[in-house]
Amino acid sequence: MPRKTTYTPPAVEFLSILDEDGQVDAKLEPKLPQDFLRRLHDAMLLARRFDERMLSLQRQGRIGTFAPVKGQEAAQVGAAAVLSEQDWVVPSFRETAALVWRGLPLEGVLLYNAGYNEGGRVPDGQNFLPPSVPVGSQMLHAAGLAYGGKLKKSGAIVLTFFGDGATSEGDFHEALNFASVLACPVIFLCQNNHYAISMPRAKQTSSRTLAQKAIAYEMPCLQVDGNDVLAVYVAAKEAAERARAENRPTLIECVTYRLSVHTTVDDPSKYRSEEEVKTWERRDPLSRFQTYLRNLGMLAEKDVEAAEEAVSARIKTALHAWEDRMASLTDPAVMFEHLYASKPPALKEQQDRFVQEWSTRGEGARHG
Ligand SMILES: Cc1ncc(C[n+]2csc(CCOP(=O)(O)OP(=O)(O)O)c2C)c(N)n1
Repeated sequence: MPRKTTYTPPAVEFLSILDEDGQVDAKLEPKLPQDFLRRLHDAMLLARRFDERMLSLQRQGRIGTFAPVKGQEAAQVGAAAVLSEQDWVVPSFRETAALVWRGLPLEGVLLYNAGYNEGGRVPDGQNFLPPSVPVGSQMLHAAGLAYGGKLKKSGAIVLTFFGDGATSEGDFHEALNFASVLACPVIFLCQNNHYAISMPRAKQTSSRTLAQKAIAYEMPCLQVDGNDVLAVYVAAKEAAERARAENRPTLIECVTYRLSVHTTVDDPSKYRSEEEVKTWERRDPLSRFQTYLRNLGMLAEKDVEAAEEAVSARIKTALHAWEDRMASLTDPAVMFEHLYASKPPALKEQQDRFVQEWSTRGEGARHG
């Protein structure tokens, strides 16, 4: 027989539990305890309001370039919520919601975005890596971290986040291959927000789904409505259980949308239509989840008001803590520290030049 079928690829599933109007599919509903549902809600609300505040701080010139999370809160919070404390999160540059869920103080996010070296520091005892700006590089770190944990029998699993554009990077394929061949307990969570800066998803890859890229690596995969926090939670939970029990990686594609700008230096009106944005605004993950909670009878208007107030107070406290912290950080030359045990001569030279300029030009030296 000269030609025969040697392999038929498995189908890719799509999971959604809350529809666009916030109505639940009772057969798939995870029946989470009320206090946990409340925590999910409050975390998404905090991420949304903090995002808005970050945007206004950037417009006032008080922080640098910033990548908003608006629209992707469910994908981040739903996935991070399945982890236990010993597990790891390996983020890209857009994971404010996931990191805040994991306990990163808001002032740390502010410090990072204001360009302070200290903002990249992970607080002691918290298991996540600093933000990764080179697109896709963090997936390799995640696979390696999961492999190390497996060798040490730590029992910890790893969750890594990235965008649709990252699946077109070589690092993505290397990480999936490594994780699958070496059976690493890692969850690859793609936030398909439809754009890599101005490049629409359809122009960067011809794969019909992004999830199916895992099939070549014999890795379980699925698509999820990324604006449905319950669906993301259920998918991530299944993946976490598989990782814990079998050391098997999973690729989850969260189909979501970037409701705001790519970063604060981007103008999306140049490459996407208002109708498209409006369509996705109707699928807003936060209001959809609020409808669900209202239908459960656990979110009356006064509860929303109380949650808004608590979030606003927390942001205010963080802003003060951030300002105090900045006032105490007066030596920008720390950016040359903590990378090498013994500094290479070229770096030492750069540091000396910087210190020299700083002493004569002050703050201006920071901006060149
Ligand atoms: C290796 C690398 N190439 C290019 C860039 C410039 N860059 C920054 S963000 C970005 C797009 C990323 O898109 P995606 O992976 O979909 O993530 P999203 O920003 O949508 O969350 C690019 C190309 C970079 N940071 N790193």
